[in-house]
Amino acid sequence: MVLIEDEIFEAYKLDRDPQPVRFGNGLINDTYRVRINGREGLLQRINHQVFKDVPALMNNLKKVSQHVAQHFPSEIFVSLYKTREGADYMLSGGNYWRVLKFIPDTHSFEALREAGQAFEAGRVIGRFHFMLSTLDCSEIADTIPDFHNLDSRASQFQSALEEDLAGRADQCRREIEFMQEALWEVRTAAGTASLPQRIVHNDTKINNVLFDKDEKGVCMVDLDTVMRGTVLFDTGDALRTLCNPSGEDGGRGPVGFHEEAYVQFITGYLSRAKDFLTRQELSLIPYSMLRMSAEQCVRFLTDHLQGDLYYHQPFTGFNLKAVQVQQEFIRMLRRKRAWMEERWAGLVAGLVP
Ligand code: GN1
Ligand code: MG
Repeated sequence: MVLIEDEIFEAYKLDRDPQPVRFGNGLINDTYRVRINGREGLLQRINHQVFKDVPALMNNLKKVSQHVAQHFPSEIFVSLYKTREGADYMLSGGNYWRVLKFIPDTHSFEALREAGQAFEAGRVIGRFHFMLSTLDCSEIADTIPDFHNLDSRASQFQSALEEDLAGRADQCRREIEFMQEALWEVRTAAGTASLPQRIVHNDTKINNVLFDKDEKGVCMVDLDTVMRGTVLFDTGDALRTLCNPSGEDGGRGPVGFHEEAYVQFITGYLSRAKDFLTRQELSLIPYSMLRMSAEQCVRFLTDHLQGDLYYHQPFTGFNLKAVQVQQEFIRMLRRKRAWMEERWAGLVAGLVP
């Protein structure tokens, strides 16, 4: 555990008892559950190797939350505790720290338990896009440039392969070949060049959506990647995690394709987003899942080849396991392609005039 310095306890007036405990399964930041005068909060050390411009990131968070508070005042949304000096974050021990307010009576999950959760996730993500559709893109900085740029992900992979820093390439030739082929497949597929740029979440893995005790969707969390992008990044990442019951590391069971989750997510998403999406955005929703699955896969494989430098590894070999899970899922998506297009057409026909 990273040392939480006394100055952090003092700046935020954190309770000493109970001690902060690690919270959640994020792969980037470190999160601890804390108390401030008996109220719950989440203390986070922001990973500044990944988010190189933390002040810009915090400014984005402020802009986004102010926009929502102004236009949707009753919306439950991420917000921050301030330090004694009234700041939104602080530097301590060479790291940036902040404390988020804990949203009471909510939880997240790593893999779908019932199909209704997929509808709710779709509704929450659609509403998120809707709320931010009136925020000017130029106000929001790119917290990670080229985050979902598949060409640059592919070239990072190629360099990692050539350098083979960790000497692992020989042990994963099968995964490497599969990856090269899958990248070629998604990069030559549907034309996405002229898609509108919007403010999107960019990390809609299902554990970044909060649910209440009745499994109704409450809000999105983990807003550090909120920046310009296309809605397909969000539909794709949500679908890839909702439709595969195995979880990112395969630990929740075998890789599969949950048909009802697919239908429910699209229904929930369109219930909020159908009025402002273009025809082109709509038509690419089924493809977005394959696109994001391939992108996540190449990121995990690149990190594996580089010796696990980027993602926290919950266990040894996590990256390779996550690659194998995504590749199995991509095989499944290929088999399901016609079914997905057909179901999608039926859903859209019923909802969009
Ligand atoms: C990371 O931090 P977390 O676990 O919510 C990553 C996402 C990946 C995800 C894969 C900033 O998200 O892009 O999709 O892991 N976040 C960043 O599970 O790289
Ligand atoms: Mg997260």
